Amino acid sequence: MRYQYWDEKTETMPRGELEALQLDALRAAVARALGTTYNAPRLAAAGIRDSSDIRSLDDLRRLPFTTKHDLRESFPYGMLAVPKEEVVRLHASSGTTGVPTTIYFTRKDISRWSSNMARSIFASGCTSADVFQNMITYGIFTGGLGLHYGAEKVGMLVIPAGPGNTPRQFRMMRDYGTTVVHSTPSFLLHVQSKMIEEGIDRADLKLRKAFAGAEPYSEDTRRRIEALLDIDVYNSYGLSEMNGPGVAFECQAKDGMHLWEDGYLAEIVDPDTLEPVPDGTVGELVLTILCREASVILRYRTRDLTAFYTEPCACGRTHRRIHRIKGRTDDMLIINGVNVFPSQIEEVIMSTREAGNNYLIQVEKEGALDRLTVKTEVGPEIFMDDARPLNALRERIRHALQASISINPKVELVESGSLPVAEGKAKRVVDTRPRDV
Ligand code: DLL
Repeated sequence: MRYQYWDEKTETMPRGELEALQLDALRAAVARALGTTYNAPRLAAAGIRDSSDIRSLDDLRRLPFTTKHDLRESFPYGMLAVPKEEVVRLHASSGTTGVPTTIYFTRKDISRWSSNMARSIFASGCTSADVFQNMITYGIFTGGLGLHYGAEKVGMLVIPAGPGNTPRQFRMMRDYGTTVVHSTPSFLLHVQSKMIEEGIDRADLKLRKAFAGAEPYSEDTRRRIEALLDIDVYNSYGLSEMNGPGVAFECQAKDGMHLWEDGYLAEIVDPDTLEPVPDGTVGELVLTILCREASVILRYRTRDLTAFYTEPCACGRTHRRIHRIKGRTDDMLIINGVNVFPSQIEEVIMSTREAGNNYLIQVEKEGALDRLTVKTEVGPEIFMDDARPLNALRERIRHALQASISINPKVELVESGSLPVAEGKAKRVVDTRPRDV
């Protein structure tokens, strides 16, 4: 395979050079952070009063972590490192507590982010000849504008479709000859179900690639989307605190996501001890954004669980790869004392051929115990007069789940189209257990 690079010099830079570049950028980031009301006292408390206190990349570990809580505490401008008149845009993520975490961008920051996106899109093998239908939410969410700017930089013809309204999506795909789409994996699965329902002939479409991100999904889900839609799916990772998408992206080797290390310093730590884990071990990803002028965020605890690859990539890029996100430290369910990641359940559903494209995990209290129910959509053909195939499938899924998560769940098979579909991130878990306070 011939790999193409957007910025070959940076993407294939020898590690030594890359690290020298990171050290300079880290010093500059610390200098900017020292100019902010929120971070200056925190850095001083850690013994850092000047950027020259950072002598090597190891000194990163002297810096305090930043959490979602810090972003809320410093709201709205406590981490802003430039005068407000230099800020040209903000993005925010709403979260559950009401105070949004808000990130600001200067013109240069937007340009840098777009270049990272262009680099990611190009790594997947797309070119200016592609027609790109961006089926993800625009607005304050970073997914829409992030990919939009990057795709324009590559020179693709961009259709700012946004999510939802599948008949309109199919019309645009046909009318404009869309070759590449971007969406959440759950919406891609929904698009495929709708394609069948609406009698769309795949042969009438020119689709060849899809970018899928913004929520966790398993390799089984990727394989399912690729097989059903006859499309090449690339994993795209990012978070609004670190600009949004464009933090890490798969290249055509499709074996892990390259984390763009000229823009981010990445650590993987044990979420309990906060000590680094050995390469190849799963832990919490911690990110420092190196070159952003406006919002400076050092050592952000993403809550995302992943591991570094230890082997170099076949594509020749030197930027390290991270594994598919396994889940978040805060999405792990504890069911009757057993730890369960929603991703384990997803893997079982998506690798069951007869299971449909949508499912829901419910956890409730039943007396003193927790009760796990997994609702799975199945196609109409199985709801026949004879209940045996349905019962057999239910049992098969239950067994596979039990083997994977060591809990015996209740499995309910429901008709396809009956479970809720989200236009943004899918909400797969409904946990109604009373919370301890
Ligand atoms: O979801 C940014 C984004 C948009 C990424 C479009 C990719 C594509 P937030 O709304 O701040 O930003 O949510 C960030 O989503 O910490 C992960 O938990 C999760 N996430 C994002 N991408 C992936 C992925 C955007 N590829 C949070 N796999 C992150 C697994 C992902 N989880």
